[in-house]
Amino acid sequence: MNLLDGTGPVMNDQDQMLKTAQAEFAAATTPADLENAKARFLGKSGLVTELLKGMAALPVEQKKTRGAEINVLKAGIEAALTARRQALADAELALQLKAEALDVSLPGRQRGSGGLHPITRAMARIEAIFGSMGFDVADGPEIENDWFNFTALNTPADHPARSMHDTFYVENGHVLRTHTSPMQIRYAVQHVKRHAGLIAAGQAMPEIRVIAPGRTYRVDSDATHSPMFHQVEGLWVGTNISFKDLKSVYVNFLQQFFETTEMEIRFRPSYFPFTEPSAEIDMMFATGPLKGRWLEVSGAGQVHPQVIRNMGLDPETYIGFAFGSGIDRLAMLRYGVSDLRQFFDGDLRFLAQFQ
Ligand code: 2NM
Repeated sequence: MNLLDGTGPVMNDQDQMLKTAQAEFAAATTPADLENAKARFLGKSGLVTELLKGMAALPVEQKKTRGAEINVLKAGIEAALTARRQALADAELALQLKAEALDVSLPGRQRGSGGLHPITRAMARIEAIFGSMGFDVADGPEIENDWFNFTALNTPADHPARSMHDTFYVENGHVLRTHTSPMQIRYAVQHVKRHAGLIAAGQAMPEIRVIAPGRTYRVDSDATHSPMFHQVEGLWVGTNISFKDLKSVYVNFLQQFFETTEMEIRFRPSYFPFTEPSAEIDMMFATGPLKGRWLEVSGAGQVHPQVIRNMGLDPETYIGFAFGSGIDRLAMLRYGVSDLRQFFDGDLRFLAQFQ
């Protein structure tokens, strides 16, 4: 087909110009190219504008048809421009979507499930076991004064535990508690106050039966000692509490804590300022990896009469026992941990094993 030799359908100037515009718009691959192409046709000195200007020279009777032709052309070019603009915008959006594509089928980042520290778990077991034997759980200050940490517990003024080599002193003679026994005194004093009426009337108060678990502090640091460690102290005071109660309570505790009765337990004479007589409690497993070795698990004893007095009670009427055990060591034995420091390193590879 030839547009010029008359063999094909005749293409007028407007059709030709529309084709050219469509081709130029199609060739534009960026919005800037497209706007330049638009200017060549529709701009101030663009081809369509020139056609419109050319109308001025036409006789009046031709102006109407010519104007209509040019308007058709102009509408065609504008339609082509709009279509191309949309096509470029669509392509641009498609590219952007591709670049920013998210694979929603990828697994998310795992948060991990967290869990209780083995010491916390051991403490919870201890509280549950003593709770089952009627013991209350008491919690109190880790910064103590001299009275509650030492004097009320019958610790003499020259006792080595009071030295700065063994105890962390803070301001005004306060210390980081070296055991949780000060909490026993606080608890006993409150208990006695609450039942002051009964006691004044010469009647027996309800028994004191409490454990005090928590953080304690001593100047000591090696594979088996941490400057911060955990203790649980127990106290049972009444009018007729004896060593055999201590023995039954503690034996029951060990059997429940280690979930076995396959063990021997012995009480060895010892000394503490706050108990008289005093004992060390040792245990030996009859089975398992620790079988056959005596393990020290607690100190204990009959509460010293002076300590009973410091609780606000008459030692001629009230008597009881107390014990103090290291929770970290109990947890090490229970969970098979060989180095105490692993509890406090914060290494998740270690901690995650307890979940
Ligand atoms: C121990 C050993 C023996 C003990 C004494 C008291 C209190 F408050 F009654 F005096 N609480 N804990 C005690 C007794 C602690 O730890 C090795």
